[in-house]
Amino acid sequence: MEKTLIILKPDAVQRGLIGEITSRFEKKGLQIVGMKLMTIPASIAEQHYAPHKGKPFYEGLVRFMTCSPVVVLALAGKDAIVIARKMMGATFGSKAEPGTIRGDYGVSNAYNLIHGSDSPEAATKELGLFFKADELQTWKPTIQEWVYD
Ligand code: DGI
Repeated sequence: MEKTLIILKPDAVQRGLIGEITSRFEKKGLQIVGMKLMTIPASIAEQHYAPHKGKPFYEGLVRFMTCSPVVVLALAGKDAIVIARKMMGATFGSKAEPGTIRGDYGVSNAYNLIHGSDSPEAATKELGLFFKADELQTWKPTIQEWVYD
């Protein structure tokens, strides 16, 4: 099973969308193996978004991500990274397709509700940034055999 790191960004928490967004992943069959509410320290946000350092939106992005609590989720499942990215939709809310999380809940470019790891390498790095090893659970959902053939 692949693991991915999801962040429900400050706008998702402030708008009361934690339950609705998390529920989509649960219903899809991605398993929650880690979950916590936290305010991201600036040093972690900077490491997380290091690939964007130097871009015009970088500093505003770090300020946004650290201004108010987020929910971080570790999700597990077959092809969890690609599936979660598809469910999130395109980066900008104004462009994201209806039916996706960003497409259904927002129109903003900067306040786009959710982050999801975009590769196995990014997932490993990001899970390590946001979760200690003992904060991730290994458990077998009883419905597993009805989710995967
Ligand atoms: O992986 P994504 O979140 O879909 O997108 P990304 O890795 O290209 O960018 C990371 C975040 O940076 C994105 O969720 C929102 C923000 N961002 C990206 N491009 C722009 C931007 N914010 C602003 N204001 N303007 C941009 O052009």
